[in-house]
Amino acid sequence: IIDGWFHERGVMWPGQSMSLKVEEVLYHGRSLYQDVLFFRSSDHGNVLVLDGVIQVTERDEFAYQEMIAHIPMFSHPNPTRVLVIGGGDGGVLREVCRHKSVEKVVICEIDKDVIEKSKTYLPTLAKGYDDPRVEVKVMDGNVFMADNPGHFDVIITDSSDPIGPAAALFEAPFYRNMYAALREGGIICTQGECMWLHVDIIKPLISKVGEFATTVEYAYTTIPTYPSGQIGFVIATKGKEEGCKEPKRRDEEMEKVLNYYNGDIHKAAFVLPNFARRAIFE
Ligand code: AAT
Repeated sequence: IIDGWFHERGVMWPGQSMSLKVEEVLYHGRSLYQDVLFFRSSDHGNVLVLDGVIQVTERDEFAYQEMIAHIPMFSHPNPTRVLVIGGGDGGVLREVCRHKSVEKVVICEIDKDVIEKSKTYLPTLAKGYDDPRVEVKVMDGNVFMADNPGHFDVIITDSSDPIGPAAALFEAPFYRNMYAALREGGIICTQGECMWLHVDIIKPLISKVGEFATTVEYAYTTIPTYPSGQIGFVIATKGKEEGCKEPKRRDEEMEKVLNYYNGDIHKAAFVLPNFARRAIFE
């Protein structure tokens, strides 16, 4: 924080930086895994930063949480068992729990400080933890996945970037383990970085996952406070030849309360500009 502004500088987005004006530092400490910062910003509500990287602002979090959750959830006809890796703020849980078909949601987050502090400083996200269908495991998602975690309809990996505790979550063995934990017809949706910055991460990941998954696709959302204003998702299926481009269900009541996701933007999210289509799939 310099002169009352937080600057998001990082080697994964060289030469650029998102800056937010800080009104008050709410919490700053070091957990077992990372540097944890919560601050109140002038115009973006409360903000969570891990190892210097913006994870959530209250102003635009819905653009990410709704899309990473509802694209796979609405691509499945009847999701009952859901697993979330990461996502300690609770925002993805909040979105998954909107689906009435869900009977159980397991969340595996590595950092208990993120969970506890989010309950204080990001209550509109952490309310996801209040749902009785939620079961919390505090452990490394990579270790959890390697150890026979059961059978899921949807697995969502809401992870931080591959520098730090989430590095293994961008590697093929983790994807193989997620795939093994899917029921037939199941869907994986993961934080898939940014097409403007990270095709060198996205392309090899997509091709490795394509070696064993039935389908693998890339969709994206716009979000002002993530690097370059966009973030994508790697979406893979087990036994779903048609992939996830078309929603299997629509829920008009839910769409009335959501702020980003609808059935039309679901389809649009898979349509890539030429530079990204070539760089990722050719
Ligand atoms: N909900 C949107 C915010 C995130 S949070 C990413 C979460 O992943 C963090 O809570 C972090 O503690 C957790 N995490 C990191 N590594 C692991 C791991 N190995 N196992 C389980 N959880 C982990 C995503 C922000 C994206 C930022 C884009 N620049």
